Amino acid sequence: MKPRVFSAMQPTADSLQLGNYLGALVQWVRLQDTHDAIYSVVDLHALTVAPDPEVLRRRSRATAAQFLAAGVDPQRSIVFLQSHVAEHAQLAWLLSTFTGMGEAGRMTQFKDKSAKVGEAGTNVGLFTYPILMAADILLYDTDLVPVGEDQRQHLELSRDLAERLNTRLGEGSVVVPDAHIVESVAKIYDLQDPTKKMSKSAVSPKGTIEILQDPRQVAKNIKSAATDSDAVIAFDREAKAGVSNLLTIYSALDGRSVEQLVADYEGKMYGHLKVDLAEVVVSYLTPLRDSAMEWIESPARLDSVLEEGAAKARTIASATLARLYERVGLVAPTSRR
Ligand code: AQP
Repeated sequence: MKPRVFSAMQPTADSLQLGNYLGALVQWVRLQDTHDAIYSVVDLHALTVAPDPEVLRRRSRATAAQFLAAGVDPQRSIVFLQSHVAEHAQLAWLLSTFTGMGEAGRMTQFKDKSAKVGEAGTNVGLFTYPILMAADILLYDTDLVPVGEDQRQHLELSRDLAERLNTRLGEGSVVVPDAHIVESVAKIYDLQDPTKKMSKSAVSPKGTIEILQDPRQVAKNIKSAATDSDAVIAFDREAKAGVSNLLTIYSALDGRSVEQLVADYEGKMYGHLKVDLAEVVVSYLTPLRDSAMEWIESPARLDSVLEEGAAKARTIASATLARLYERVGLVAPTSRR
């Protein structure tokens, strides 16, 4: 039996951004070789930001299309929409009864996201989001969760909850998951404000590199990326956040190490680095974009992949939920006894 990996993305934009791709998707594709992989478009999570219904439907399919275009292979991995497997919401309720108010309140992403949408836009779902995320992971007896650095805290909560279930309900209730964070590309930053992470639903689209964006716009965004005034190409996350981010992206796509890039660009101007990087990014993203568009334009084919994935996911999820329902003391329906 191979170890199991689970990961997911929210359909909160029409296009994923380069941070989603480098921080997560690239690892997802690699892990298919060594792991039993389950990848989900977590559409229930996306409801926390009150999307327009038609927009949410379009984005859910587009997100799945980008998984497939990036190399997630439905012959080897389970790919599905979260809302197609009812056990996610059911386990989230159970887990919420194991989560302290204080520990839920410490999640920094809630603070960031609620500040973004303001008090009127902040719903309880945004607050309990990490509990639903823990349910997503624990349902599948997950060993490993590949995520970007921004999700580390949420994953810690999943681990704490898993350990608590095993203590209170007995060993073997759930598997305690580990995070898989690739440090070199753990966080890609916004091009305009390199102190903030790149986000697919960013307020300023100029700071984002979108997978499905027109290549001319991608090049424009890179060329107008914020840098600093001392004009030396060097890696220093604190003092030279903008240039360091460009070097991280360059290295991840081109294969040269950051040190090698710094040596190769010695004595050159920021403009040179940006022009070359724009070319690297555009040529990297073009086939990805073309393949995603093919899936987006074949919704019946895409839906059938997602339905097959959901059927397989349901088999695993229903067994976990039944085990936990039994251990917490719920009476099983006669059909399941
Ligand atoms: N900037 C980033 N650098 C590295 N990894 C990143 N991830 C996200 N941004 C970066 C990783 O991508 C996956 C996407 O997870 P998500 O869709 O659940 O939401 P998120 O982390 O909140 O991503 P976004 O792009 O910032 O979405 P919005 O704008 O909707 O909030 C995760 O594995 C994450 O670590």
